[in-house]
Amino acid sequence: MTNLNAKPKHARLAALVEKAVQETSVSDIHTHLYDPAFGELLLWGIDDLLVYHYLVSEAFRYLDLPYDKFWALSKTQQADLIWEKLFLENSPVSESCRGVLTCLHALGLDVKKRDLVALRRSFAKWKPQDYVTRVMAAAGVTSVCMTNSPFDDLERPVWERGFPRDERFTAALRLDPLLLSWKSVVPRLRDWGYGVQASLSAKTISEVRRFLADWSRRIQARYLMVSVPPEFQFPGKDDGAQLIEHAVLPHCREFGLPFALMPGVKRAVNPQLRLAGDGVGLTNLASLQNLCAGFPENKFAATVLARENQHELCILARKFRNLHIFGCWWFLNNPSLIEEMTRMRLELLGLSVTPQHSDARVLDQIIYKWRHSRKIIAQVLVEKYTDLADTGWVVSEEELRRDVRNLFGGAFERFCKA
Ligand code: HDL
Ligand code: ZN
Repeated sequence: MTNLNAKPKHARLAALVEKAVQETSVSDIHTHLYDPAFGELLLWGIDDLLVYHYLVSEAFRYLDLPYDKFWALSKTQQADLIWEKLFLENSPVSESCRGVLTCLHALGLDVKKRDLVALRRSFAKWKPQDYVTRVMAAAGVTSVCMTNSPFDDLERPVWERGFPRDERFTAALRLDPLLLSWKSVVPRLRDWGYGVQASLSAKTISEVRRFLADWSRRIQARYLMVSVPPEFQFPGKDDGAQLIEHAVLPHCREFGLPFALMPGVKRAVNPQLRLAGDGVGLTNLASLQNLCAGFPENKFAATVLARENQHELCILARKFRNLHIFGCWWFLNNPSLIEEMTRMRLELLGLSVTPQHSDARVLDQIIYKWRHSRKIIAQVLVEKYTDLADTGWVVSEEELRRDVRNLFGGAFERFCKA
């Protein structure tokens, strides 16, 4: 659909941009999806879509059911309740509810009838292995980066057994337990054969680096990552800051890998909501600045959770070429904020950013997360190219397709390889 607010003389340009955005495939650089080899860990289908933690927290606003009674229900019963509250008793206007409908519509299912039983029957006919191909095609996504934690007891054994990789699923090494609760992981690392102690001696640091090297190789990590609370500070004397400085950053330099920092999460502000219970806080980005300035040989990727941090994050990226910012993360993944952030980033950073990642936890979600974001990114690009055309600088189709490839994974690919 052509951008209606483009001046008529630029209608052709608008059509070219929208076509390029629709046709350019995406490399999704942060998701919680799993290679099909992980079996049940790869979530997909209508019930997983409905019990996604975003909808759980929204449904509880209409439920006076005690939390533990909800959690005692089966997945189907939880999905029934969420469907009733968020779709039937109230129109599904929230982004996560709209997203479910975008997925179903894109898969050719009839939502008009509002018949959840019929929808379940349709999904029952599909098998995960060919469903992955179908969903990635519908989403225009050719590669998804997983979030891989050696500390996840369901995931680790699969990696230790080894399996033939589906090359569409790349990996990122997630370090939250190591960096945020070091003392609790010491016994686990020792069980796995790493001779670490609670105190961060040189021997312990070198054993942590051996752990990082083993897992970076095992999963062929594209980058290392950690999500930190708003009060995260660097430099610091705490275990986390010390491990980042003396183990993670030297490891990343040795392996040429970016370190992705994801600040701003207040974990478990309402623990009764479980995965849905995390909140957001304003981060002091001086820590990110100190990392970028103090370690110019390291590459840092960052996505920050608070809307109010976004402008300063763009300015930091202007100051430090070893910082690549990405995504409209989690509570920011809504049309109004995606538009605001994408405009701000293009105006301040041009095309040296990755405007979006899906953060998908359910395979089908990449359909809606990318359809909704493509529409907004296209609209912003039309406006920016139209502004250029008004100066006499008309981008060619080849140039604008190059730019879109950059935004959809190319810039990050080059950043990782730099
Ligand atoms: O820490 C993260 O990577 C976040 O994305 C959390 O997983 C969060 O629960 C989420 O799914 N956000 O979209
Ligand atoms: Zn995530």
